[in-house]
Amino acid sequence: MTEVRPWQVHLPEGSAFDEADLTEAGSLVRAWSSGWARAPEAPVLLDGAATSPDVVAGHRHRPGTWWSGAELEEATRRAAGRLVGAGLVPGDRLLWSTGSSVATLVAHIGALRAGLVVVPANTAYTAREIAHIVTDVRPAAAVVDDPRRGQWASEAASGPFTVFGPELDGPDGDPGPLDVVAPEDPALIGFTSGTTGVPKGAVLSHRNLLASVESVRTAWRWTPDDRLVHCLPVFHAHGLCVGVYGTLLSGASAVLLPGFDPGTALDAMTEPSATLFFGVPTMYHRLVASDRVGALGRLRLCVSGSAPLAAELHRQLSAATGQAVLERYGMTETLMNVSNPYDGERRPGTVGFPLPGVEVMLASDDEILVRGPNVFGGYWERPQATADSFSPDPHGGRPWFHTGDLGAVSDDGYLSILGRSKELIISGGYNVYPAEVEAVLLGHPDVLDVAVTGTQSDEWGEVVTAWVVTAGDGAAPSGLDEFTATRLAPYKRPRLVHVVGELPRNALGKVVRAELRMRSE
Ligand code: MLC
Ligand code: AMP
Repeated sequence: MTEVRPWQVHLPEGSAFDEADLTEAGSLVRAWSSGWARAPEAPVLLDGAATSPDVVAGHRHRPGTWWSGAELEEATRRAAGRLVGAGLVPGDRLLWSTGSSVATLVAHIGALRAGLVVVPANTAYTAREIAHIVTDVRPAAAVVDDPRRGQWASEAASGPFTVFGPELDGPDGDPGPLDVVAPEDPALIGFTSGTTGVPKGAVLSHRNLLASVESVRTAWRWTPDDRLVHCLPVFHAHGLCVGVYGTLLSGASAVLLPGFDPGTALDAMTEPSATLFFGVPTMYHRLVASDRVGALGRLRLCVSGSAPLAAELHRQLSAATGQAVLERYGMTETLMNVSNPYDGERRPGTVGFPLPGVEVMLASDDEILVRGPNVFGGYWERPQATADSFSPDPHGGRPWFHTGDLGAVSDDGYLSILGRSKELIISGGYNVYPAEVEAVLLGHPDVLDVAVTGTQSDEWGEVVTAWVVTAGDGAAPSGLDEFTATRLAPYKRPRLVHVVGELPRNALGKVVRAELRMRSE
């Protein structure tokens, strides 16, 4: 076992660090509301959408202008009142599935302030994928920006269920005491498949969220002077827990763009006040192709994560912009674990050093194990899956979480992600689990057998590839695209389909995916 634990590299010169410092504020919601009270006039969020509502949770706001700390305090308080007024009580789950907007973040923050547990869901999910989440966590209500998603959630719900739009139209209610959550209370349930099996909910506590966000705030020197160009979806850890939560904890500001378009993102980066950009490698791949990519060079910090950033792309970006992109490594269950240093070499092809508070160990098979105050306590109502993903510490310390990623450490301590022991495809920063896609494809009448792998792609990292054995003369399954369209989010649908006579299997009957992957090269 190799332990990797050099936090010092992330700390500003001369500063000391104690793990307890990370969670001193108790919870993010408490830290945010005291920050808004200290700087009520400070601009915090700007809706970059072409149209934005002028009333959010009953709070009137002029579209196209910045939301201040005082306004966010007022609007999130009213949002909490509307949710509580609709009968939701602390601990109730709230399904939250919307595009990026200030309105939806007001609803989200209001829910956290009231002690509700937010369950983010990708807006690309089909009825089947939404139903799985609803059946699993039994939310009491949903916030959605598409009535169809609300309908799917209602249909899957077993009891009374309220559907809200992001503006939380409806009567005001008494929110009761706000920001009184305990650090160990659940705050967020992020759906992911872990190292095996069906999508399950990783339950993150308020303490987990605070510890991780405080750690990156320190390591990346995030200050109130920073302004983030935010183009990531808000329903995953990167855009939500790093982008939004980090902005709020730092007393900084963010321009929320409703999606990623290189031209619009570069326009926003050209604004003199912009200092930060966070993206997935696919976004950097598209940015470097623009003749305006130089705009990245004037930012204080550009961060890449969620998927491997090719060393070659890192070098192209440096050459074109003078900006050494900072690559970091995280996951839903742990939030941020490892990061290249703010001061010092940001080495292409590596993810750097464990973040403050995080301990990293390489197991004998090179699997990356992590532990720290950022690491979740377990999967929602799945004690076996939880037990399987942790190893006890022989010395009685915190258990180690198995990431399913494989790593190596250089002599001077930089961690590289070498691959994955878990079956996972990452396409454009979104995770795709072969087992889920295979189960759907097997439901097609022409498909007798199937295996799903990832094929390398410069733009997407990997693209989803299906190897199918079909009935009869080996013709491609008919209407496969229409079949998957109603069952899988677009990013999970196979882009490449190969018809094969049979699948390569080992002596135990398991498909040898490595052989299929080699055939795609
Ligand atoms: C969109 N499509 C994708 C896709 N995103 N297909 C495969 N993989 C993806 N990631 C589909 C679209 O639905 C469309 O399908 C077609 O591809 C072309 O769409 P596009 O317009 O080119 O895509 P775009 O909308 O620009 O989206 C690309 C993207 C987006 C890179 C901006 O995928 C994105 O925002 N990715 C970020 C994901 C993320 O936040 N991950 C963090 C997870 S948290 P059709 O059928 O209509 O043609 C995590 C922890 C950590 O991992 O460490 O951060
Ligand atoms: P998710 O389950 O969506 O949170 O995805 C987490 C997974 O994304 C990790 O287990 C890694 O496999 C992958 N990942 C995140 N950041 C990086 C990175 N910088 N390099 C390589 N893989 C990464």
